[in-house]
Amino acid sequence: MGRGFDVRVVVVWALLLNLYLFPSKASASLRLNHYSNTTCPNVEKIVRDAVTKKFNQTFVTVPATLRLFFHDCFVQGCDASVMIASTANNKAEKDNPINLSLAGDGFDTVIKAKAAVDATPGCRNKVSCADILAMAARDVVALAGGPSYRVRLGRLDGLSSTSSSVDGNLPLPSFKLDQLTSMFASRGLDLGDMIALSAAHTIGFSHCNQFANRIYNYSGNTLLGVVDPTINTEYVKKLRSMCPKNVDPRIAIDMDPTTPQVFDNMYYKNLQQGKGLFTSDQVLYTDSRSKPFVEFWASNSLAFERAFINAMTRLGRVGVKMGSQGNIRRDCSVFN
Ligand code: HEM
Ligand SMILES: *[C@@H]1O[C@H](CO)[C@@H](O)[C@H](O)[C@H]1NC(C)=O
Ligand SMILES: *[C@@H]1O[C@H](CO)[C@@H](O)[C@H](O)[C@H]1NC(C)=O
Ligand SMILES: *[C@@H]1O[C@H](CO)[C@@H](O)[C@H](O)[C@H]1NC(C)=O
Ligand SMILES: CC(=O)N[C@H]1CO[C@H](CO)[C@@H](O)[C@@H]1O
Repeated sequence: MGRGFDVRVVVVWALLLNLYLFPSKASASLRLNHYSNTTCPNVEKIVRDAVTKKFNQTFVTVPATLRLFFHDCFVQGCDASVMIASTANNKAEKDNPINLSLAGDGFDTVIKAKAAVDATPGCRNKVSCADILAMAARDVVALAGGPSYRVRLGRLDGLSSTSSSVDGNLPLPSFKLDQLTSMFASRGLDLGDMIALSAAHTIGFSHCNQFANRIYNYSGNTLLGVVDPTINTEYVKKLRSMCPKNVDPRIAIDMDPTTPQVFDNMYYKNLQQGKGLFTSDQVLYTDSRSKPFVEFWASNSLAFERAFINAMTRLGRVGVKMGSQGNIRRDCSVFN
């Protein structure tokens, strides 16, 4: 190899290092204790108490809030744009058809936590809805038995929210590995992050239509028949009984058939047995590029928890708004 090659390698490494150390100006400014010194020192406890109160009323608080955070961050960044209600002049993100299944309890969790924050002396209109959602997503995971972690704060609330901005920016349950990795990569999340975050499907519900093709009308290979061959035979029977053809579209079933209300690494153990609910879940085991992650995290829950925390932290940095890019909304569902 000549000297020119070495120089190119050095340049590439310098660029990579730069990207890694300074993912973007905005995200570099998120910090622990952002509200602590002057504004709202107890914000973490206020939010945690409000989320716990809501959790005590219904478990749906957990999956609904976690998924809301994901959908917020993937569309225009973690800026609470998903919280905005549509008006006569603007169809907002939450009214995009893919959001149809976002459970109302996630929105309600953020609204209640915001009300609790605003009722605290000194805190009124000081804490962004985007930060409250990021803290609440952390809190629900812990309440369901998952790991807890510190959340870096300082996100501002976004100034726009349109249904059209959602199109093509959220993964579909029919996605294969390349589609998943490219959508996550464009937000700075790598293969491991994507596989770690997918374990969110260890809790929560799915409507039958999201996977009906896998059990009734698998079209990948006509020779293999109507059932997706990567799915466990007993699990198919169970799914068909819970989701008969022409089932009421409001019916939803547990995504983790084994420990549906515990945030654990059972998601990966299910995949090893062909019990992933969506193509986008099961493909993580059938594709040889992602399979080693599944095997590792199925057998090592501590390693999984560490990877999940890192991935959530990176998810929470996506497209963060700073300075004139946003503000702190008085009402999470309405622009100021
Ligand atoms: C990797 C690609 C992903 C795809 C294709 C996907 C797709 C879906 C679909 C289709 C549902 C069912 C919606 C319904 O019928 O009600 C769902 C539910 C859910 N997803 Fe994902 N998702 C993905 C990643 C994620 C990530 C990264 C998170 C969070 C970190 C997440 C959290 C959830 C949760 C908690 C639920 C349950 C919601 C509830 O019970 O209300 N998902 N997802
Ligand atoms: C809080 O105060 C410490 C010590 O004065 C300072 O280093 C830190 O940057 C401050 N944090 C915020 C969020 O203002
Ligand atoms: C939630 O329920 C637990 C257990 O019943 C209880 O200890 C806790 O005080 C409740 N928390 C709130 C904020 O309601
Ligand atoms: C079955 O799948 C084919 C190909 O994807 C589609 O055209 C057809 O409408 C599906 N039929 C049902 C009943 O869903
Ligand atoms: C929770 C929520 O706001 N869901 C909305 C998603 O979008 C559909 C329309 O496509 C609305 O009907 C839902 O209310």
